[in-house]
Amino acid sequence: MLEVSNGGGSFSFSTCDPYTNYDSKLELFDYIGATGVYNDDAPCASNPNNPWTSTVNNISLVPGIYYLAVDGYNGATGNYKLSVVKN
Ligand SMILES: [Ca+2]
Repeated sequence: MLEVSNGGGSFSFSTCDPYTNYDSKLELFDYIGATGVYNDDAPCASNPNNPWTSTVNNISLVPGIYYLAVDGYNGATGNYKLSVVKN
């Protein structure tokens, strides 16, 4: 769960860390349901051995409660490290 307060802001989410060892996907939900913020694969420099990690950058969010799902493509599972950054 992610609570956005203080007027909202711009956020970035990523599983691009060398600890992430599977085909992750990211999806953001709010109290209504899917927000349309979604990423499956976003290859990144810090984890060159896994081009299937997930990143969404600079998502503007109004204050509220969100749910960030770290899932796996086609049911894939594994270890992940998630970063949440307020830009
Ligand atoms: Ca993926």
